[in-house]
Amino acid sequence: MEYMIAKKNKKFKVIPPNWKIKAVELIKRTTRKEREKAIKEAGYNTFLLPSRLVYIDLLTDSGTSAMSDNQWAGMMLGDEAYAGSINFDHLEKATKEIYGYKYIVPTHQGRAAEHIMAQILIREGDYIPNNMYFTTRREHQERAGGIWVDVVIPDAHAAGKSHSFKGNVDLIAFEKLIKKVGPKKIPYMSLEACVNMAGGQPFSMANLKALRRVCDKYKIPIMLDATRVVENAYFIQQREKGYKNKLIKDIVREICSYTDGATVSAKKDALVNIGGFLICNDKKLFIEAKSMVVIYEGLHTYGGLAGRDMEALARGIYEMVDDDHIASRVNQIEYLGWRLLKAGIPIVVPVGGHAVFLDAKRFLPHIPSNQYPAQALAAALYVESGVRSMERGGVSAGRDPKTGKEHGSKLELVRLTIPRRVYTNIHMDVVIDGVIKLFKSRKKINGLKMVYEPEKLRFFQARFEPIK
Ligand code: P70
Repeated sequence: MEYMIAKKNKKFKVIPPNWKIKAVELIKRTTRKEREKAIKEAGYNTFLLPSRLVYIDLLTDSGTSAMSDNQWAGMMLGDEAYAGSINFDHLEKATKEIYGYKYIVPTHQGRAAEHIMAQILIREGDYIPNNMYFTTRREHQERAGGIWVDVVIPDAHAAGKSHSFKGNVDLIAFEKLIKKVGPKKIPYMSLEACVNMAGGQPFSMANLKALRRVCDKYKIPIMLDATRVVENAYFIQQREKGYKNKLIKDIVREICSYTDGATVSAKKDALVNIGGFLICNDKKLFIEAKSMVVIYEGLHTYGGLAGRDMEALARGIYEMVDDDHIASRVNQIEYLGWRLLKAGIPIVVPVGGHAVFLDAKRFLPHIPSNQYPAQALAAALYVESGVRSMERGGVSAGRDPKTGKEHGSKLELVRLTIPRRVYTNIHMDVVIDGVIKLFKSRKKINGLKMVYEPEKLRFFQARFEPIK
């Protein structure tokens, strides 16, 4: 089931999809003039573009996947009772079977679960070690009074440096922190699977096992961000000794077994347009989360979701661990990355599980970091090709809540994020052509200044103007 594309004497192994198309959504190309007007009106922020003016939408893989006919059929079986919906039972069964934790509290999406977990576990002045950060997870840790500490390995911050497991925890840095502040000041180790901000980079099972040993020594729980745990499991299967012949389903289970609980945005791996949950083994955390979810989300058997959403999610959880699905999904991203690399485009290597990240620092060396090179590149790519991407750099990093200073970011990246089961490799070819064309005229791209800055998660709504 694999065929080869030959290019410049190097071969790439394409793994074809495990789906065919039953319904299509029509999309329109726009003219360059229309796009120039649109990006100006959007304040050079791709989050503020109307989607009807986007030809290929690689803003995010979040909630943008195509559901299967099986999931759509499940939508008709929504039990919309306020309490005790059968679809909740199906969701509970699916999470227990696939992730393996004892308890589940559904939420409308991932950040709601992050909010609940942070509020319950973090006390003012606690330290929360993380393998890099994710914007919403960090925000909730800080809002709860926690101090975010980065303990990812240094290579995660080096875009051009290849490493099979850039999401690994720097165990020496982690233990140093424990010794410095004391284990009582660390309510949990916050571990993200396939680290989004590093470029969709996995941790290895060996690193996780070693982390578990350190955490056992100091009695620190590990709380996983399992949003992209399936993609992480795929990289373990492909790259780590001893996992080649294991099923994705079993690798996911093994990862979860070394952790104490997780928050999940089901809008990614789990193939739904909306949904999330908190899952854990600790009964006390479960009971507290259940009482918080009724304040912020809804009853503990729906947590802000309709019955039909829970049914689609329960079915998506089984589909996401299909080995053919995940192999072809990640392979499409590898195809995009492989062709860009061949054309000499600077990207984060190795290519991640959900996206290819353009390295704006090397793409636009003439733009200094205080002029937001990644933001400028995302805006220029839209104008060039109608492809929408997302800034992941200094704008996303935001400011220190105490000093008000910009955090700054070693990485200035533009994320080309691939929705699951939505685009074909011909769409990828259009993206590749657009990026290559832009690379040739990159000297014409100007830096940006920020003219409107929201206080929190500023990247969503900030507005910019080009520096002439
Ligand atoms: C993205 C989305 C969401 C996300 C995630 C990880 C590893 C939690 C969440 C939150 C959407 C997004 C969110 C903030 C900034 C930009 C984009 N990631 N953990 O596109 O889940 O969105 O369901 O609340 O990636 O990467 P949710």
